[in-house]
Amino acid sequence: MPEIITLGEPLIQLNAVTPGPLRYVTYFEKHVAGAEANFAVAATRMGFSTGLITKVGDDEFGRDIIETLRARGVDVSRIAVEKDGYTGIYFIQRGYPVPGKSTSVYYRKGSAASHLSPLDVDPAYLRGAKHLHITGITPALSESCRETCIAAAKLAKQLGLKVSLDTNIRPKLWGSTDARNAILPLVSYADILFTDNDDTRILVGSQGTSAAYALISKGPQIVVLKGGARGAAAYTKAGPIEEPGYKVPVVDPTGAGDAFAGVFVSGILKGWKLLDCLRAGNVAGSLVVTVRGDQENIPTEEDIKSFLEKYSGEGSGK
Ligand code: KDG
Repeated sequence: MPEIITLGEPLIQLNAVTPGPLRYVTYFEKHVAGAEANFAVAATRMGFSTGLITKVGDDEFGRDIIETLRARGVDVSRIAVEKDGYTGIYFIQRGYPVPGKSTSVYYRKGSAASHLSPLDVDPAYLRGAKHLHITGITPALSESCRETCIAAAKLAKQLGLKVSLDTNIRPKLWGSTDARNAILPLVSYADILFTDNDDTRILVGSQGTSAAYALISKGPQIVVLKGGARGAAAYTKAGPIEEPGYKVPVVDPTGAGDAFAGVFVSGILKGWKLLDCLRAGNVAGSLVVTVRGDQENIPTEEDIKSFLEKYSGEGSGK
């Protein structure tokens, strides 16, 4: 059974080859993505065995996801194929209207993964694992997905797993009030919480240090505020630790936060110091943004070391 288990919707990403409004894009590059699948690949690259609990459609995209994740080392035995269901996809518009930023356009309503239910969380699969990772995307997909996240987090705690939650609020999927009402109950199950200032403003009405400690008071031992290229900070009862990011050429920032989280959690499970987890997470995020696709550039531990030895980009965190 895998050491690290994730639960959520894998998606096929159709990434615009050229920047600009989607209506003028002729070519799209296909990638396997989805926040939790990205996290699983990151933890796999860091040397952990991982598994993804989800559903895909009985279609070519579902088959692509299963084959690709299997090839990337993720256990796909808990990816159910839903007969007559379909696999969610999304398009990425790059560099417009804000250079260096991307926009996601989803086609996922009613997808196979939105039919996940608590029955898909098999206690036998979680038993013996070390860690469960979930995100705030899944409860946005449906009521049964919301129940599934709660059931998985509850079961994980009962079985002695550590739980991480990335708040990942996607305003295109739901409103702020619904997001807050669904995500705050999950925060109390999390040992490690990943979030950012946009999400904390929705969840606790503040940002930065005060938001981090408001969230720590709800249960997590570690709250990580991700700041993209600016770097990240980890807050614990002992105080904050900050680590700046690296200046790299940005092709598409999508997926950087998932790689960061997967590498950070892997560092924690390896017993690393918080500063080293932040630094390695920043390296992973920096590498992911330099290409299209969320998973291809997620580094191994060895590649993180090479980056840290050799990268001297202007504004690097060294
Ligand atoms: O974090 C990257 C993800 O946003 C992307 O791969 C798609 O999971 C996704 C989502 O729901 O936005």
